[in-house]
Amino acid sequence: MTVVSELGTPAIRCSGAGETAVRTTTGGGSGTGGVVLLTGGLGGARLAAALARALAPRDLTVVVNVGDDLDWHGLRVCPDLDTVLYSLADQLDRERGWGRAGDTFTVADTLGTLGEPAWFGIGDRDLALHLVRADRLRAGQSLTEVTGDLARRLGVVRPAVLPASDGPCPTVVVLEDGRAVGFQEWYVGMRAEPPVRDVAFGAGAAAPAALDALDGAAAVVLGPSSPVASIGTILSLDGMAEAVAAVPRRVAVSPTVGTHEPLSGSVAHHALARRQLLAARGGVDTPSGVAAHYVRHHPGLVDLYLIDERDRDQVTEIERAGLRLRFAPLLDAEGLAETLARLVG
Ligand code: FO1
Repeated sequence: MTVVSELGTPAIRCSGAGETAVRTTTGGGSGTGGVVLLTGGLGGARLAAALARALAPRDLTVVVNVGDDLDWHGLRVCPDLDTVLYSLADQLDRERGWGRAGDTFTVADTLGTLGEPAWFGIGDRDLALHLVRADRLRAGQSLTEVTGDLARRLGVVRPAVLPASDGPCPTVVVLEDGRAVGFQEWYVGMRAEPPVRDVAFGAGAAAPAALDALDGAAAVVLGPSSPVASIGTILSLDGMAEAVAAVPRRVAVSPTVGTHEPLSGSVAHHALARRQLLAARGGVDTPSGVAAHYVRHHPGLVDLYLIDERDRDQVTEIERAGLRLRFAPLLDAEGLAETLARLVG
């Protein structure tokens, strides 16, 4: 199995700060007629840019998982939000799949020499964004407002990028040996290798702006992200599943394609984590396994499921699970976005 690659082409950008780029207001159902993409970092970043282009001039709002967030030396790190923002700004390190292109790690290395834990490292250029975020949060802005501000500073005009929650809602991973560890400690510190007994989503309220985007939206897309760690975390937020269920068209994209090619790098790491977390919920990491996961854990939520042409052999199983399906070129972000735009049109 191979994960749908997140790496890709830039979004629509502006030349500098100050342009109105991201809706951060709440109330009034401003999502009317638009499309909302729910995503983690890796699976949805490339799709976000392509979908914004395919849907234009209609609105796309990208609602991003924040269950992976952690506090690091007093800074709020939002890996999925930043992967989406850097990707849209064409500044993502495409090799690593996270952080800023061309970054160095002098501060992280120096922290190591001072005896600080070295399992997690923020790049020097990436650190600048974290200092701005920390400063703005300390000044009392919500994560939604800060994200809009950062998007403008990075020159991202479309799509709108919103955190799924304004509050911390950290995902906790319970290992087979009973230890409960933070998501990043398991994912980065342990390379997602220890088997998982359970996943506990951090309870919290959905961000008002995210709910506002869903209110009156024409369609919602559950992106090709981890069904547990990304989509499951977003849907667990207070008010989120109900808001998604009220959207007339609800399309889920399989996060895996059965190419049977060997995986490497960040894609392999991400696929391992996805497999471990699905297993903890009694599921398997195949297109039909993910379909069954959605039906079992979010009954009635998905009304259309997209898989790749290569996975024709899974059609019967997916239909037996109770999902209607369509084919889409899942490894081609532009082709996938065009198919989605037709389906939600
Ligand atoms: N992933 C790693 O494998 N090692 C790291 O040290 C690391 C640091 C890091 C810093 C900022 C950031 O935005 C992402 C970072 N990531 C790192 C990636 C991150 O852990 C994952 O991509 C996501 O949490 C998985 O969705």
